[in-house]
Amino acid sequence: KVKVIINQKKSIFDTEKTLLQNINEMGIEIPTLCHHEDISPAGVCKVCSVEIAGRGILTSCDNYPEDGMELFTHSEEVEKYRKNRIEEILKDHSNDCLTCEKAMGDCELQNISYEYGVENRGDGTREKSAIDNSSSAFVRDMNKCIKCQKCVKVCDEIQGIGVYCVEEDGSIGMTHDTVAETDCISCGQCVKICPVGALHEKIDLKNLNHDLKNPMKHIVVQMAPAIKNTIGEEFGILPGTDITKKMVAALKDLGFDRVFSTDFSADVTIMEEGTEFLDRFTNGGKLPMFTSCCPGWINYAEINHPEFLDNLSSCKSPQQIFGALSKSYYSKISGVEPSEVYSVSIMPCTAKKDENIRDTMMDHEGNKDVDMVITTRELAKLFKLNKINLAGYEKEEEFDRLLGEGTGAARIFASTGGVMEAALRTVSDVLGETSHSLEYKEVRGFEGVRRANLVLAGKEVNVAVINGIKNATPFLESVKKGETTVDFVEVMACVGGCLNGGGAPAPDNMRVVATRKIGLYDSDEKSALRKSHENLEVKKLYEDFLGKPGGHKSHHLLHTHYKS
Ligand code: HC1
Ligand code: SF4
Repeated sequence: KVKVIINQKKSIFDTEKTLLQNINEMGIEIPTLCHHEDISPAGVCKVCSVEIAGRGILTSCDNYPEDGMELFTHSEEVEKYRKNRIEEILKDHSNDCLTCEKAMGDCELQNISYEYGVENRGDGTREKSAIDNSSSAFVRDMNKCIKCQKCVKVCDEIQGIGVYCVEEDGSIGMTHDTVAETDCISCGQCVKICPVGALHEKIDLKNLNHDLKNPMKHIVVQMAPAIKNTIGEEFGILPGTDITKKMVAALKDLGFDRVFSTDFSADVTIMEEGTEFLDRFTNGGKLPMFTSCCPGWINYAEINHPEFLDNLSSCKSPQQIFGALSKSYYSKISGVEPSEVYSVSIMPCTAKKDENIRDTMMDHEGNKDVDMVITTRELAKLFKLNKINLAGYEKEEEFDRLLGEGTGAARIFASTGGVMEAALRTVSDVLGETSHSLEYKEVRGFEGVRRANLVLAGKEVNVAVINGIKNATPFLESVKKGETTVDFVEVMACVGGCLNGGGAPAPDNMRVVATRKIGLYDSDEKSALRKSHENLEVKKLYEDFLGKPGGHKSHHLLHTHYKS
């Protein structure tokens, strides 16, 4: 700790923390465009600079306090400097704010320019770069890039993929000419962290907004587990707050004909995946078995570890299972032809857009399981466009019946460790384990790799949970070398799981994700049913339509294969 004088007042600063961290902890806000607390500082936008007596203007994100330091966060000099920096950045930024997907308050550059009274000085002479549309999850428009390096750092430091790089002139490059040629897994972490519109998810919103007003269209929607505890943030509601019932009412207000839940199909996933695991485990099948619900992980495995593709569960993800059931089971009970059902999903994930267009994700007639995937952020935009403010929204409704019920086990899918815990709750019941509590806290937690050796009804089951795709390769290598013995593995590409998905409310960070997690597990605790096999609508699905888990019809509709 050192003594400093800040804005003419004495204070104590922590030398282990940057100036910016110390200043923020005092409740003083300093603008920044390139800083994010989960990645290393780049110090390139320089908007966070402060004035240090005797030393001049210095970036606060990558400098540390010293004893006796005297600093000013909002002196005339430093405010002038900041305004200049913003002007310089804006000069080099394309001018099409009116039609930018980050408009409507989501563009940090626009917000900061407004705050500092900077007018767009761009003269339109900036050389036009081609817009890269090659990814099925997001668009890369370098005309809007402000060279903040956040995408470079999140993809490299957090995800361990390394698609982007900083060129000699400070601009942002890539390992290949287009995103599609790189090893990108579509996780969307770079999209979520981009402060401007240079990276944005592929937007399907305009058509959906239009179609929702068309009474001739029959549109059903599924809402992923994470959405219910996170979307409120877009309207100033605290992270983790469960606003499921408001959401159902608001989606009906938007014009969706039926509002259903991905929690329902997550419970179906457990029936299918649990059965598959037990079959492999007891009949000498390929082990370890890996979960298959995270599309970022599936992309990663296909690109980097084809030798493990037979180890992946053949189960489609809950999103796709729901989609397939919306075109079969739902069609049957509603009388609406599969080709007439328009199936929309709301996901906290950009890789779900990519998963959805796989050619295995459709029936024999070519009806896609899911017709449109929108992210949490896109849905928030849709609400705002239609003047629905969830914060002041009073109405509450229940999900529509037969594909709307979800257990607590399904809800926790959204957190790393949740799929494993949900599976264990069901697998242990099937095996006849009676001594373990309902909760499997052994598999909760955000370490890179978490392992647990369980004894279920006298049988030893070794499980592992991989939190963040960066940890996958070292783990897989140790399995290959025989150094790790494990039966069942969950992998989540994003650290924290879907709660921290690339389509989640932004900006966020791991502190926010931890709060979301508390809300999520609270929702599980408050659920009337907490084991997937106890879901009454799921029981009915098997009785009336599918037959048994892992049966012929399930295999036809709900399972898939992977491409090496
Ligand atoms: Fe997820 Fe899943 S938990 S992958 O995070 O298995 O996206 O929420 O919908 O499909 O259920 C995401 C979340 C989501 C699927 C489920
Ligand atoms: Fe990297 Fe994920 Fe962005 Fe692809 S989507 S470039 S893997 S951060």
